[in-house]
Amino acid sequence: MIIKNYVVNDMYEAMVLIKQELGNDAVIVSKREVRQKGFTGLFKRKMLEVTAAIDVTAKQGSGIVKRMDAAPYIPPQEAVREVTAVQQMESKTTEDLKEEMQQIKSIVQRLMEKTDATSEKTNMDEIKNLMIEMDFHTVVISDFEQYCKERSIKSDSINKSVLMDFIEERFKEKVKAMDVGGRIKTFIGPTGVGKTTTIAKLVSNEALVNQKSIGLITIDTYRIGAVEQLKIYANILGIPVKVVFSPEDLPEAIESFKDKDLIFIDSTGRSHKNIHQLNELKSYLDQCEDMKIYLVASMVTKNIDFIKTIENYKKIGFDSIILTKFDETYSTGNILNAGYFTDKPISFICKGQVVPDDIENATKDILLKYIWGEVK
Ligand SMILES: Nc1nc2c(ncn2[C@@H]2O[C@H](COP(=O)(O)OP(=O)(O)OP(=O)(O)O)[C@@H](O)[C@H]2O)c(=O)[nH]1
Ligand SMILES: [Mg+2]
Repeated sequence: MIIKNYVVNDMYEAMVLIKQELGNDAVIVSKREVRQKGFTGLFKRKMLEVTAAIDVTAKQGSGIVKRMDAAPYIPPQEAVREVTAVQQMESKTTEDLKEEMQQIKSIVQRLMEKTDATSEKTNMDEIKNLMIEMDFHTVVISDFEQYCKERSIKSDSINKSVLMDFIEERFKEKVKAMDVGGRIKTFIGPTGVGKTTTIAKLVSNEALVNQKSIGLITIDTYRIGAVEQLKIYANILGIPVKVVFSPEDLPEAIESFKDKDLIFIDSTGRSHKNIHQLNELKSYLDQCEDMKIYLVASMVTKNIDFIKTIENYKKIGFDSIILTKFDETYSTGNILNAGYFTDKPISFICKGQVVPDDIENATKDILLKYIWGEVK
């Protein structure tokens, strides 16, 4: 009997190695996730440790022994003695061999159980890793630990359903979803998150479906091509566009659209890290008291930057959030992250580049479905 351990990336890799080294008759005795050894292993992803066994006695002369000679066997230390004893048994019947196989299985099983019991891995760790994968902010993860503590849920009984209860409870408390309306709507946010595209989607729906008269203003004279980008959409829809070069000129442009049902204002993308640029943007926003300000943020942004964006844009003020690029991510933690860091509602969800289709009104039901991954 030969037992061999393989530390591999996945089951497929294990199967290839086992077949190559032990042959087709090898059986997989156990598998478990392990971290690579050493300090740096903590920062690497988990590997799979697969233990396979083959009954050599039964296969002597079949070529498998030869292969084993080429790849010497190094069994788990504690198993060696017992395995060797089994190997030394003479004249075995098929029944004997089956029994041996059972013995070996239980030896390896015991070894595995022992290792698992002494390892630091707990269910809480696994669930926290899942939360990290979902891109929850550390504040949300700490809150989950506190939530479990308050309910005296032991670490080893924490599972996905505890996490789902927690998410649902906090989601209901913290996340709001509704449009904030307003006749004058300004769209602000970091570069490239989809401000202009979102305006095009909303304007198309308002003009074509709701038959509203609309005026467009852009204060984005910073980026080459930005004005043309907005004008392309405006021309298709037959909507007038005004370009504003300084904050003082904004009231006049708004006034010129006094006969319009709705006014949409596009702005230059600004990094949350650049306070000077944010203040410059604020000087435009200060020109009009009754505008609704939509912060556009991408779901693809990692949680730390997403929250910093909310925090820094709070300084210049906004009324609502539009989340874009749902189609580009599987990590939906930012929905709940937003609820922890602002009491402003989420108004729209954007899920693609297509104007006007890839946008929908945010509702709590839809947002929760996105968190559970039910919305594709
Ligand atoms: N996949 C995907 N792409 C999007 C979405 N919204 C916008 N985009 C794309 O993102 C890119 C940037 O979009 P813009 O609308 O120009 O972004 P912006 O925020 O106006 O950019 P700046 O004005 O440069 O700050 C374009 O290629 C859009 O088609 C979305 O929901 N999903
Ligand atoms: Mg733009």
